[in-house]
Amino acid sequence: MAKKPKLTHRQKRQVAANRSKRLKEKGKQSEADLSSLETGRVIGRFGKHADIEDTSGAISRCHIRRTIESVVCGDDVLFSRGEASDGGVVSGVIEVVKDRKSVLTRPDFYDGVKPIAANIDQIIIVSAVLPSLSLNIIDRYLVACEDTGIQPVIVLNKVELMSDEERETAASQLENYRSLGYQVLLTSCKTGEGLDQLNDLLNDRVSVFVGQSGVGKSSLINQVLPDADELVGDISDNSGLGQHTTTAAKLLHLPAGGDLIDSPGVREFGLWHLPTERVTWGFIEFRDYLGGCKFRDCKHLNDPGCLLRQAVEDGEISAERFASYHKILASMDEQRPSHASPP
Ligand SMILES: Nc1nc2c(ncn2[C@@H]2O[C@H](COP(=O)(O)OP(=O)(O)OP(=O)(O)O)[C@@H](O)[C@H]2O)c(=O)[nH]1
Ligand SMILES: [Mg+2]
Ligand SMILES: [Zn+2]
Repeated sequence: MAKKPKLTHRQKRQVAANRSKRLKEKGKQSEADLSSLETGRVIGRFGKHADIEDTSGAISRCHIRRTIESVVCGDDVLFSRGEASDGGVVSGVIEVVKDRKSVLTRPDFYDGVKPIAANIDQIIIVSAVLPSLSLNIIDRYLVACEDTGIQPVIVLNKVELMSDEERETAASQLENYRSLGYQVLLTSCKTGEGLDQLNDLLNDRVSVFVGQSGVGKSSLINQVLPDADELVGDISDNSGLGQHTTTAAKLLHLPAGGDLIDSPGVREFGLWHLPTERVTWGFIEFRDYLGGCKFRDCKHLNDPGCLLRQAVEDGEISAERFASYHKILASMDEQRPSHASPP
């Protein structure tokens, strides 16, 4: 191979000066580009577009620059206004998504990890007695809340449908969550039960409503914000299952301060993108015992000397939560697509 010719000191200085001049100009240019952009917040997200609210409250539908990885409701962005396109509907381009303070994500079979909402303070985990009360789904969302540090609120909706006996059972199941320190509310959009308390919790915060389709997320939002006019599903057959009425996330403002994000219902909230240890950590009552099992690689099943199992037997940890934990772990391996390697 030919030997590289040696540069003289003068030549080296010249190259360095040229490079620094070029970078400075590039920097100036990108600063100038950024300063011509406007600040906004994503309040709606569908397909290739997002609705951006600017600082004056006006809304523009924008394209998303292809280099941007993801844009979700609650994102703070920089955008440029442009010529209206797509039949006059789209009038800008999102150029930059600012760093997120918090983000709720879920794994997607095809797309890897997908964000659901950004810059949120609170996750309202809605379940209902109809279709059916699933404590496992609540536990899944609680793991996500513990993992992201976002405050959860557990809401059981449609409580007016329960008999006294059913109500007692549900109340005792939920009491365990209260004793762990979680906020729990029983609500009904039909009788108004619990709605004042819900209102109080939503004040001045950014909250995202999550849960299965048909549990009443949009109905609750319409109750606390009558102007919202969110589309509400019809449960026409006897299955009680939702029809996936809300198809895109939307951010709405509370008149007294605070925002609500309505999100489409999901059937199963997957956690297979998380390593097992993070799921274990997400069960807050397990934390006191972690590291204390006889074997370092204890699976907390039938392993001898398992402190967690002992705590369940001693009544320190609820048997339901322990079973729910193992159900989540088992489903993580089943649901993870073969093209995604375990984290
Ligand atoms: N009985 C009763 N029905 C309710 C209550 N809240 C909501 N519903 C009904 O439940 C059905 C589904 O409500 P939605 O608000 O569309 O549910 P959602 O969670 O937004 O569903 P998706 O948008 O599909 O995720 C509708 O028929 C509502 O009228 C309630 O407190 N009691
Ligand atoms: Mg809805
Ligand atoms: Zn163990």
